Amino acid sequence: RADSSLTDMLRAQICSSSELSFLMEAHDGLSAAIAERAGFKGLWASGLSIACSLGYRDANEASWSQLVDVVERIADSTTLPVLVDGDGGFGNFNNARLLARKLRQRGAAGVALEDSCFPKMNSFVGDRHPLADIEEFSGRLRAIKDSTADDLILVARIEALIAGHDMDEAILRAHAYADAGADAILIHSRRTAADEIVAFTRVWQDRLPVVIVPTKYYRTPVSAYRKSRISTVIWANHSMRAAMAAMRQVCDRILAEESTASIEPNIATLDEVFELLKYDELAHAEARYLPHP
Ligand code: SPV
Ligand code: MG
Repeated sequence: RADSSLTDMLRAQICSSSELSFLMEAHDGLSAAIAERAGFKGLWASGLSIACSLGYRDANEASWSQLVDVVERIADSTTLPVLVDGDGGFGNFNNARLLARKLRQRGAAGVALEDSCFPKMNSFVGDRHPLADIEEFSGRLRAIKDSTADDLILVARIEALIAGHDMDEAILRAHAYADAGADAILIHSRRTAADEIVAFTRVWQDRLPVVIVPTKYYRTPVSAYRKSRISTVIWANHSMRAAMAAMRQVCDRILAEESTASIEPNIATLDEVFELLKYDELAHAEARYLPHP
């Protein structure tokens, strides 16, 4: 299954291209297919969105094997490269390298590993975000690189600003993670403006490509990211949140009206469902492989 051309595609988007790249969140086969159909060139398998779609909290409640299973469905449903949110790697260096190998086997093109401690908590929840020791986390990164080499893009994610540390700490960590073999740095911020991100890029000076997740600072125009020579923007959870809002509306309406008539114009038609999932391919295959009566 492992397809090195997908890894090359993701490497081109994150590491080689001078153009700003965009990764769209997917949390299952359907959201992956929809993102590809819309025209995105790469996917982010979001931990938050996958947890949410499974009914879990983004606190390592889903196991690594559940994550790997979902990633397989995502990878099978798209021709796009998938960067997987690997959280902290589900433990120490050994768990992290096992996760990375399994993700690779199931079709991932890259993994993002964050310097949090197990069990992690979503970056936007509460203010307890203990950071991993720099050397220990660097060992997780090196172990992943040693066991997956160039077959998997490794993005090292820094949670220092989320955890309330200063820019010096973030930069110190970025250099350590670059030394450990990361292919790119993801710098995360929970501020509603991009000031921290821009300040980081000024000091960082493009030693490695920079990936960002503008969930909270969504008002910043992407021109600011181009100006700061940011490599990749991740739209991290928006299909999941769109689905949540749409499902809530539909449930409320059907419950209240005891009818589906008024919501029909607002939901996907069955023909759209069959078209997206290529039911016609199955009909052709049946004609070819089933015995003719
Ligand atoms: C995710 O999508 O799971 C992320 C991004 O890690 S965030 O929720 O912003 O931490
Ligand atoms: Mg996450």
